[in-house]
Amino acid sequence: MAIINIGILAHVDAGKTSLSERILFATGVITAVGSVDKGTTQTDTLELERARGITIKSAVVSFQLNNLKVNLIDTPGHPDFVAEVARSLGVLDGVVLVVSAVEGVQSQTRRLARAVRAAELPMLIFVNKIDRLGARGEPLLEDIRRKLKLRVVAMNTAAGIGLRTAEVATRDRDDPAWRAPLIDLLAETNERVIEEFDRTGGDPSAAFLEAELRAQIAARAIVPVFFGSALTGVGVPDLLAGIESWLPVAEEATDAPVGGTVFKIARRPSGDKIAYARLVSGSLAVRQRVVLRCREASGEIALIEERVTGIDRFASGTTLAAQAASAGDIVGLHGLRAARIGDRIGTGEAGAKESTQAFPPPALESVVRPVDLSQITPLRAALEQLAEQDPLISLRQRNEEGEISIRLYGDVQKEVIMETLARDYGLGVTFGPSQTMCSESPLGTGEDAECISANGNPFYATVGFRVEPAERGSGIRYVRELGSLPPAFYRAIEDTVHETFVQGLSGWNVTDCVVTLTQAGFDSVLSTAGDFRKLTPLVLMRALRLAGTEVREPVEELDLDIPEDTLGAVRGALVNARATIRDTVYDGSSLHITCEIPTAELRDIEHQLPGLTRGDGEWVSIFAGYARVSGDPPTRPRAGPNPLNRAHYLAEVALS
Ligand SMILES: Nc1nc2c(ncn2[C@@H]2O[C@H](COP(=O)(O)OP(=O)(O)OP(=O)(O)O)[C@@H](O)[C@H]2O)c(=O)[nH]1
Ligand SMILES: [Mg+2]
Repeated sequence: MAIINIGILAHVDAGKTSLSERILFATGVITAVGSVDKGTTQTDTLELERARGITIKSAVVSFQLNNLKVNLIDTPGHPDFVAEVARSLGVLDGVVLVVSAVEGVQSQTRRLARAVRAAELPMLIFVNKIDRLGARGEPLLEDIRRKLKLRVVAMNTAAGIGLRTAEVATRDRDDPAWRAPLIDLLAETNERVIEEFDRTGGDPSAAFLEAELRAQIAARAIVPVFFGSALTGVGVPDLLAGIESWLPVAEEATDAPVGGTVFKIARRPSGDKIAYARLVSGSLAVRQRVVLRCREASGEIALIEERVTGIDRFASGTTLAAQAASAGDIVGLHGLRAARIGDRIGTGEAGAKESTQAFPPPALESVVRPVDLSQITPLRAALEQLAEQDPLISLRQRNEEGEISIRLYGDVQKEVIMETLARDYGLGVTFGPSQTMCSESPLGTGEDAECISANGNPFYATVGFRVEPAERGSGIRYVRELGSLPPAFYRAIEDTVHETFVQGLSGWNVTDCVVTLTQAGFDSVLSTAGDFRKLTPLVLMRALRLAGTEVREPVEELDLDIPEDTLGAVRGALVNARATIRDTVYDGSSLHITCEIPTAELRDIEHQLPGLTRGDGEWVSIFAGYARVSGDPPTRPRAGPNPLNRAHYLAEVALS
């Protein structure tokens, strides 16, 4: 049977979970529609999701449309949980983007539309909540075109919009009022449509138009739009028919070697670990041994072989234990103890696109402390399990007292982690204030070296490094100039370069630089990889100190549309928030401002804007990388011995 994997994406509260629930009802998977407000839906199953009425983790459910099996991933809309969306994007065949007919295109809607485009996925739009007061129809289509820069076709029309009794009517595909604009739209991107139009005397067949529309949807040139309501169920049959007729199904290559990607890790209360994966090629059976390919921090690929002890397939709203699964499907795999999110399974085609940097990493860091200080070890173990399910929280031990810091997107995520630790692990914790995660990059070039048995070098190793600035967003590029060390020593040096640059001169992650290994030597009798591991931080950090660094903070590009007479107030607030205004344009109805603003200031400004613009302002922000912090650079407490204090470092490290 053909399979398609789709994700439901939207701004928080647009109705993704309600729509998923309604779809399960409409396809006969459930006999009663659960409600988000009562905490009875199929996809918000975590206690915390039910208590808060928001989705926190993505969840897979499956249903059937005639001969098509659909795996549907309901994702969270809150920006604090955007990592869940990012991980899902890599395993999807298509996306349903939900836009609330009342709230319209919102900030997260724009970010998600961009991410879907970057992931090169075809998309359908469901305009939800047409039953609610304030819902808009046609004008919203224009907003979607303009704000999301999409070419859209409405597949149905809504009547009685804004009323509980709102209805939809499927567009008649023979109606000239539907055909004519569609032909124009299709012709914009394909000459063939004009040729066919001329050839048929202006009357191309319905079959031709449908084939062309399908091709352009698959090629992401056109997005079909469906109006409806998850609450009353109208429009949902149109959407389902749309999923079936317009989205391309997963390519099946079942006779190839197995290949797949892990996108989610979960643990049963029993501790049993489940790795959720999309199979892209081949097939997999219980008791089969598979190779896991994990990417280490240094970029190296580690291979681990493990045995699959169980396979869960999604079917009709639940999971069923299966003996085997094949390409195209999403499955839960048991027995893969080493599996991590992002790992590739098997030797076959990996399929998932390299994670597109569609969303920035978490911008905040905060220290977690157990209320009962003797609980530091269980807390670390619990956080390690949480990090397995969400690697971006990046645990970090800050000092010898074992204080742990984690990275976060925001306060809601902080509260959710706190509640999870209390509920699932019985651990009371407090969080320190959140600090914005900066990065550090070299300002100039610095070079240093230390030779074997010279100047009090206590290690049997020679290394020299040059550290130079590189272009923004380029990360750390490591270059080997010369030498003939055994490969294990080269690997030790390279790994240690990455480990050392987790903290620069001010304690931040060092990035956007080229590190060149300029010298390397060893003693064939005495040298060990450990000598290289211990010497590298000393030399590398001295080279970095000679280069000097600048501290950069995450920034967003903020675009605002505001009433003309509010410019003074808005500009004042932006300047106070350390924004750099790039452009101000008046288009006859509103003022358009483009500026760059530190991520740390964004939430505060977003709170002020409605007041400053009498509720008439609209804005959207997109992560724009890192920019130099003006004034005194913030510092971050170092973890572990500091290589810049030679005596202290040697005392801590040399003899260990
Ligand atoms: N009137 C009306 N209300 C709706 C509709 N769809 C959802 N809602 C309500 O909108 C609120 C949010 O719905 P959810 O389904 O939780 O939204 P979501 O997009 O899953 O939210 P997150 O997962 O937290 O991002 C709930 O109170 C729903 O009852 C609709 O079609 N009409
Ligand atoms: Mg939800």
